[in-house]
Amino acid sequence: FLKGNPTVGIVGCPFSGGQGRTGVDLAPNKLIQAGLVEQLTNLGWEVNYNSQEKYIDIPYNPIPPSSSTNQSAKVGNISQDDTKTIQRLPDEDIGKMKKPRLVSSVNKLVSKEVEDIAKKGWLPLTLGGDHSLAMGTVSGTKAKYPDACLIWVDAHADINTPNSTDSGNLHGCPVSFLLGLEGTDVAPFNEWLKPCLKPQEIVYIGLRDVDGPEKEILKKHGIKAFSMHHVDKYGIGKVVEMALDHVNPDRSKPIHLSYDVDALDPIVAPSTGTPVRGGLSFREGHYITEALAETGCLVSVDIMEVNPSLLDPNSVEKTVAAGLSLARASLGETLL
Ligand code: 6HN
Ligand code: MN
Ligand code: MN
Ligand code: MN
Repeated sequence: FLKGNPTVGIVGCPFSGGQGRTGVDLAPNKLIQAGLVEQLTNLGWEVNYNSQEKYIDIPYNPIPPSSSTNQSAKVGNISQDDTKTIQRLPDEDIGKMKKPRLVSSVNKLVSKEVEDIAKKGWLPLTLGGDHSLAMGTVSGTKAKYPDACLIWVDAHADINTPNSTDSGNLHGCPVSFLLGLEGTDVAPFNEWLKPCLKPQEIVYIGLRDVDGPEKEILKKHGIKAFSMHHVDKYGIGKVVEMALDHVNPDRSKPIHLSYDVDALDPIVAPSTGTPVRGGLSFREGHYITEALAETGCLVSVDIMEVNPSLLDPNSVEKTVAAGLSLARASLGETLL
């Protein structure tokens, strides 16, 4: 599906507004500093990234209307005015949703960026930031590849609606918006985000902490999910095969991979905002990316929820290293 020399466009999204813990916004720079660009270049990819020029650095802290001068550091193609507009927005809860205007406006920019990169024939590699960013990444991928399927690797289903969410954190809700479930046709999201995904186009791997209402939603819409129970029962090889058989039976459709590092066991990726015991082993987690790379159908990849501010330096190093190796494996690093 990609055009020309294999080229990746790294979309760094230092964004934490979809949940309550700061620090997840530090991940893109941390991953870049840890050598992501060199590593992908060594795999034979041409890499465009957001150091100063090509990268979007998204503001994540709304500041009060009165103090809007000179506070917006911006990089890439979001203008100074855009960032100020975002930052000036008063961002009270809407219903249960926290920071809805910020999450919406940032995702609108991410969506456009991912769409532009995909339309060049490049592979967008989005570095979160929190998983609310998948509203932008998946809608951007879908704008270029309307028949793309979505493989969501996560401990969580992230399919709460604005009505069903308990926490109000929008990183628990992106899938419901992409599907256009009841309650998601709300401002400000409905000003730009149209339902772009069908229930049969998504499959989950790694689930083990799904809220009650989310289970109802999965059942109601017949959404395929492989939990850790299934990984134990069938083994990861069979699970990935069954997942692909469901969303991509002929291995002919483009694939968007949205990878939340909390799918990995906390022993492997401890520095993440919502860790859950009993996750994917290092190899299981990487097998998924290797198998997807092997299909030749991967067109867009998200690496989400690395939080370099949590726990001790050793935990951070492990988690960043896992993020890097997942990215490399997704982009075709071969073991032998
Ligand atoms: N993530 N289901 C919980 C909630 O707040 O809605 C947790 C969501 C976690 C989201 O890990 O991307
Ligand atoms: Mn997630
Ligand atoms: Mn998660
Ligand atoms: Mn939970």
